[in-house]
Amino acid sequence: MLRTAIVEVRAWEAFDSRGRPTVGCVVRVDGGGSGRAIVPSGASRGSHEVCELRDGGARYGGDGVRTAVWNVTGVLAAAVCGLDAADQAAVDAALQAADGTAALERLGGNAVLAVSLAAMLAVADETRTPLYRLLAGDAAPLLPLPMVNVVSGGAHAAGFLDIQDVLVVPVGASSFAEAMEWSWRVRAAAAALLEEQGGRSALVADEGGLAAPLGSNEAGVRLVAEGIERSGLAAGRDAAIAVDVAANQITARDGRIQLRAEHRVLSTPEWIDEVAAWCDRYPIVSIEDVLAEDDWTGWAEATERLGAGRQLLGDDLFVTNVDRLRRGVADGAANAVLIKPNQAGTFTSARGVVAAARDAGYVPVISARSGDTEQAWLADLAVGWRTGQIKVGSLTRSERTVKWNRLLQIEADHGAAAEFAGREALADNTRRRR
Ligand code: 2PG
Ligand code: MG
Repeated sequence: MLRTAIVEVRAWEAFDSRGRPTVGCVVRVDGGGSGRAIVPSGASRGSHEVCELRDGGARYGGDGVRTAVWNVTGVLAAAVCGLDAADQAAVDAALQAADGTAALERLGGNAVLAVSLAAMLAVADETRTPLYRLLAGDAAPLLPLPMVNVVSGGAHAAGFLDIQDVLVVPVGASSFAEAMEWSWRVRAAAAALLEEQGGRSALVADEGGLAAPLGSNEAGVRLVAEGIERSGLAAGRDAAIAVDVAANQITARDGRIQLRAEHRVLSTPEWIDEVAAWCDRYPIVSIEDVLAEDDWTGWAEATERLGAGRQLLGDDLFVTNVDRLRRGVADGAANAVLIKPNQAGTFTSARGVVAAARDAGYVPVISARSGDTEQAWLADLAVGWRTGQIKVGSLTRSERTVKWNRLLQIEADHGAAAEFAGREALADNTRRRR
């Protein structure tokens, strides 16, 4: 038998960083190596993501995943045992076939992804190869430009702001380590400013960002802009801003944007005007989910209007799905795509979206979830797949720092030979059209 042939699959009910149940899984291969994966989970989920199977009922407030765990051990294990874990495409095809639905509704995307990831990690373990190297193949590893959460709102911070994340992007840094140091400086300065305004910087949101009722959404963006100034970095040249609106969460049934923190309701054109005004005032280089997931027309308008010199990033819009990405490319919606493996359901389908994005001139940005885990494989995916950008949350909470720490280690291991993506990784319409 092959050393990397799958001989055993086990699963259990684990916890994510928000303390909600999620699927944990171990895949063991014939040579004795094993991979252990715990599946992340979002709070602001797109409705077109693959299914996250929850038990319902009273246990864990309905969030238990016993059925998904049983689906791993009782169904998926039999589908992959005997397969070569190193042939990820074959493993993932078998998982998908066992479920039989496009959205993985029968067995659960959380069950499927657990096995898909654990198989990949088992190969890295068995072959004693760092995961990023296994994924990079012949390509050189690339350290990504980070987006680091400074101020949180929306579903991650009790709705203190309507927009979900305001992040710092250290665009002028020349290495990943410098990028993290600069991000730390901006976060520390913003935290000090918040304290001066009477806020409490010790209170952090789901992804470790500052959580405070700042009164208006623009005040959240301003706090990060002032943090950049206070840190001594040059706004726009050294450090810039990214915003994740997570518009699904604030779009009313009639399509209008509800800014509850400001007691205002805006039409799509009014909202685009508002964001355009922020772009004039602050060094914003990336805007994610500026509109809701099915507003293709609005997205095309927003991309036309805001995308010159700026990244328009689709998260709930694309849900790491190649068909939705193709629709976006055809419609001129966005110029970058967020890559979240658990939106896609398998490792192979997530990688397929990275490849399709590249073919279309769209930029891939790999991302953690708000309910994440103590595992670092996402960092290896960014480096090995050369995505060029990563979004992991803030600089506190171990499920965040474990990924930053992994990237810092990979860069240190490579010494002067390490390649860092930097500002060039960001999308903008002018570049896409060339
Ligand atoms: C997002 C993510 C991560 P969630 O919207 O980009 O910040 O949040 O995992 O809750 O979807
Ligand atoms: Mg998002």
